[in-house]
This record gives sequence, C-alpha cells and structure tokens, in this order.
Amino acid sequence: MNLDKIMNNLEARHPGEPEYLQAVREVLETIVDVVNENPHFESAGIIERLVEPDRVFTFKVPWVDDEGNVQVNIGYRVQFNNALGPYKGGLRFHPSVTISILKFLGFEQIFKNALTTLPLGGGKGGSDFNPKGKSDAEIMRFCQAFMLELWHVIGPETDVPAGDIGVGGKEIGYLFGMYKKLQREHNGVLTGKGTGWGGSLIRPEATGFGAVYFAQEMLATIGESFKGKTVAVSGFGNVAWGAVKKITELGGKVVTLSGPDGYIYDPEGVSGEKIDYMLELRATNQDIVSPYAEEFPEATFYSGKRPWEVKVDVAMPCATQNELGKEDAEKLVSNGVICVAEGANMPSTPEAIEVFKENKILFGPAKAVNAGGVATSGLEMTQNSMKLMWTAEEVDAKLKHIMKSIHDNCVKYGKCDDGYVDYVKGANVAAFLKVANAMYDQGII
Ligand code: NDP
Ligand code: 2IT
Repeated sequence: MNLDKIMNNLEARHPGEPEYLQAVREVLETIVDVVNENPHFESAGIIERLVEPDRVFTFKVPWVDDEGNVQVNIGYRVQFNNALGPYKGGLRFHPSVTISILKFLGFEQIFKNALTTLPLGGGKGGSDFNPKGKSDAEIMRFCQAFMLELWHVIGPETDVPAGDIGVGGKEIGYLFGMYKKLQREHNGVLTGKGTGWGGSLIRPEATGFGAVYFAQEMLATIGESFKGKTVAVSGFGNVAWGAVKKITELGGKVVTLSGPDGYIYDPEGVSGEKIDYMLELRATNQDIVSPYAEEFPEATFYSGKRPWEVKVDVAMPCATQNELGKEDAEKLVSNGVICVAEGANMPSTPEAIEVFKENKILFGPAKAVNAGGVATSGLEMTQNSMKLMWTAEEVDAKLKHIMKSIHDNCVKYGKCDDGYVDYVKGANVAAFLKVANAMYDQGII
C-alpha cells in the first residue's frame, strides 16, 4: 500500500478537512503491514473505497426562535460504510460542527462498530446548531425541522442515528416524534430512546461504563485496578457522567471535570450527590462547569485550563476531539500516569499518542474504549426487533462481555515483542480485517 499516494489523493480531493484527513491517516499508518500481507485487498481497491463515504447528505434547517426570528442552520448525515450492517452512528449538535468533523467521526465509527461484534455499519450526522441557552421549545422546533429533511434517508434497516455531543434523551425524543409522524411507523429508527417507549436500559450510562470496563481490563494486564487510584476526567456531559459513576463504584477517586470554560479540581473526589449535580449542570444548557466550585466549596475552578496538569494515576478524556496535546501528555507522564483511556472521540492529538507510546503508558484509543455506547445502541436495536426489553442486569452483563472481547481483540493484534500492548494498532487491525473481508466478499460496489 502506498500511504503517501492515498493521502495525497485524499487531500487533493478534500482540501480544508483536517480532522477527516487526520483520522484516515491515523488508521492507515497502523494497517500498512496487514494490507501488504493481503494483496487481494489491494486488487479490490479496498482502501480507496473505504476512505470515501458512500454518500453525504447536506440540508438547510430553517426554524423560528422564541422571539419570532427565522434561524437557519446546516444539517448533515454522512453514510460512510454499510459492509457489516445498517449505517449507525450519532448526531452532534454543536457550533463547531463541519463536514470535516462529521466525516472523521463517521470514518472512526466504521471501525468502532466493527469491534463491537454486532452487525453495524458506520455513519454520523449533525448540525452547527448551538443548543447553548436555547429553550426546550426552540430545541423541539429545531429537532422537528432537522427531521423533516432527514427522515426519508434513515430507517431501522438502513441508517440508525443516535446521540452525541448536544444530543441526549430529550433531543432523541423530539427527533423520534417527528420521524414517527412522517413515516407513520413506530420502529427502532433511533437509539437512545426513552426507556418507556423502546429505549434500552443502561444506554445513557453505557459509553462511560464501557470505557471504565475497558480501562479496568487494561489495568489488569499490569496487575492493577481502579481501587485507590486518582483519576482525571474531562468534560461533564453524558460520557463523563457515566465514567465518573463507574470509577467511583470501583473505588477510584475522580478529582477533575472540565468544560470549555476551564476545569474543576476536587481533592475530595466527585462522588454521591456531586455526580447527580453533573446532570443538573448539563440540563442548564449553559456550557460551563464553573458553578460546580460554587456549589461545592472544597473544589477549585481553574479558568481556561485543562485538567491534564493535575497529578493522577489514570486520565480519561471525555469531552471532545484534540483536547489533549503533546505538552499535556508530557505533563501527565512526568506526573506518573499509568493509564490513559479515551472516552471522547479522538481527544488525543497524534503527537500526544506518540508520547504515551514512547513511555510505554497503557493507552486505549477511542474506537475501542468508547465502543460501549454504540454497542448498547446495537443491543437496543436487537430488543426493538424482538419487541421485548432486557433488564438492566442483562444489558450490563452483555456490555461487559463486549468490552472484554474488544480488549482481547486489541491484545491479539496489538501485542509487541516486548509484551507492551499497542492498543491503537490492535484496534485498527482487528476492525479493519473484519470490514475489509466483508467488503471483499460483497464485490466492487
Ligand atoms: P455531551 O454533549 O453530553 O458532553 C460533551 C462535553 O464536551 C461537554 O462537557 C461539552 O461542553 C464538552 N465540549 C463539547 N465541545 C467542546 C469544545 N469544542 N471544546 C471544549 N469542550 C467541548 O456529549 P457526550 O458526553 O455524549 O460526548 C463526549 C464525547 O464522547 C464526544 O467526543 C463524543 O463524540 C464521544 N462519544 C459519545 C458517545 C455517546 O453515546 N454519547 C459514544 C461514544 C463517544 P459544552 O457542551 O459545554 O461545550
Ligand atoms: O461516537 C459514538 O459512538 C456515539 N456517539 C454513539 C453512536 C450510537 O449510534 O450509539
């Protein structure tokens, strides 16, 4: 495989899409050997076909705000690859959303979904709509206008969206309501639904819980566990919340949370009512974490800074892409971090990952660590198809089993001669082989 040639062609075709190009390069760099060992992949143009989305929908979303003003946003759905199952992936509502970000997320989603062992293809969508400071009525009108365009390209066997940044249970409810009205069908077209009308138990917690189960497996490889460990978590949204809950349950102490405004250091640990307070903080739609320090005076707020300067045993970035750079990684390493597990999608820059690998730190990449969210979405689809509902214990046991199998697969394909596990390579190779074999079997399409 000629990596430079493929990347040059992609860059020429998609200029100004840095996140997408970054995500593709990160995967291709680790699968060069396995592609070269399988010349039939090359002759079938697997790589060239894999790096381009099957199709991308872009649409205008006009809606009326509470003052009666007309607002216009852009909506997108990237249907990337359906070799393994229906396109599957979340919707992100955030002002920073661009087609580059959604293509990076859709590309990553193909591999993440392959790792789950479930029949799921990869996709992503969203809008540059900013939920910050919007009333519920505005969010509902926006979601309805968004679905007015999206409904005819999605379906339970075609493309199944879910939540991501800015899209939680409330938004999924509004989106589902409009889909159902237009399609005149009550089906499993979206996941993360309310548990009273088709949603799976444990789905809200699943990404954070799964991430901690994965980190637990990583720690076990060196005879360690979360018990008595200090942990830096970033973000204070859905993924951070689930992670904090599970870490605390396992005897770890979470000492940081963060938002776009800065980070919180709580030496006594984020536990008990403080975890519930995270939900309240998100529900205000104000996008700031600083009120935590007013509510709990033992905590300190550091304005405009990231939590990676705090001395911790484990770091779990759970906010957004490229939020942990080279200097942050160096700081964590010099402070003695032993494990870094990515709850968010692509939170560490390539330079930061290099620092972790050079120092033989246990490093779990997003597509393996945070796959528990989409895996539980897959379990929600199964329950919808069977028209029944599993108990929380059943779903949690299946989630645990899936996270363990992802970990086993990473070790199988990522173990180096000196015993160090390169989880980045392990996850990419395991997922790539599954997708590439399916694409090969299905011919040139
Ligand atoms: P939420 O909207 O619940 O929380 C997102 C968090 O990240 C918030 O704290 C948010 O703060 C912060 N954030 C968002 N954008 C930025 C930015 N540009 N700069 C700094 N901080 C930012 O989303 P989730 O918890 O669902 O998602 C968090 C991460 O996890 C994302 O990378 C997402 O793709 C990933 N993920 C989510 C899954 C899910 O099931 N929800 C599954 C797998 C991965 P604010 O809103 O105040 O900006
Ligand atoms: O990034 C992700 O894996 C998600 N936002 C969850 C996607 C899903 O379909 O549940």
